[in-house]
Amino acid sequence: MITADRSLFFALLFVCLGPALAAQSSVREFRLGGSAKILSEDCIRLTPATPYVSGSAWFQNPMDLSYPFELTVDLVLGENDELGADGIVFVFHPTMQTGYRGEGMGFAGLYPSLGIEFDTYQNFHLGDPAGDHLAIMPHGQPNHSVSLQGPVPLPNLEDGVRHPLTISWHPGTNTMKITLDNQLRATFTRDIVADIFGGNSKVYWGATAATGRKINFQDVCIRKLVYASLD
Ligand SMILES: [Ca+2]
Ligand SMILES: [Ca+2]
Repeated sequence: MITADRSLFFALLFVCLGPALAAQSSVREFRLGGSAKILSEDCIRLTPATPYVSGSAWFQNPMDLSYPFELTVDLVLGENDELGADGIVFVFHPTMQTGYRGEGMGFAGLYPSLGIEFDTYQNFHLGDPAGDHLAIMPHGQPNHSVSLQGPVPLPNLEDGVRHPLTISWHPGTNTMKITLDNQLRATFTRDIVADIFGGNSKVYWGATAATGRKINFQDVCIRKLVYASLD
């Protein structure tokens, strides 16, 4: 299929990962770290409902941020609301590592990186608001004093159901859009390649999560991955 946006001068390759065979192969295209395990044909359990663990799932093929993409996954943030923690982070990073557990949500310590956090546990010393929230965080630093955007309040996410998340990137305008539960939650404009990755446009994408004293099972499920094709 050809994108309608002719200013891009190249075609987008639409890789539609449906619920059947394509999805089964897709979870096997991720490198799992820490507590992460394949859960089903299309889902990876980043953390079980176990204290003090962190996990990561990285798509094994790096992406080039010089080109647009649109990634859609489902996030499942567990069933414990009041007693739940800590959240999931959608991360871009040059390697496929797992960061710190607990409030680090499996991304703390990853440098350089860009993380879009879906934080379900209030850590007062990090400036977390009381409710579940998203924020865009640089370099594996969970403190909101350095947030690039947010925290943006969200409804309770720890309800056991899938929350569709779409992250799109348009390098022509350096704009990232983040849609959760079919609502646009954040529009972020930044020269990510220059400002975050020091000019390196080839990074991996993945999801990380962690638990602490409080726990949740936390899953990422693959829906639809759309990348630019260089053909
Ligand atoms: Ca937190
Ligand atoms: Ca919650």
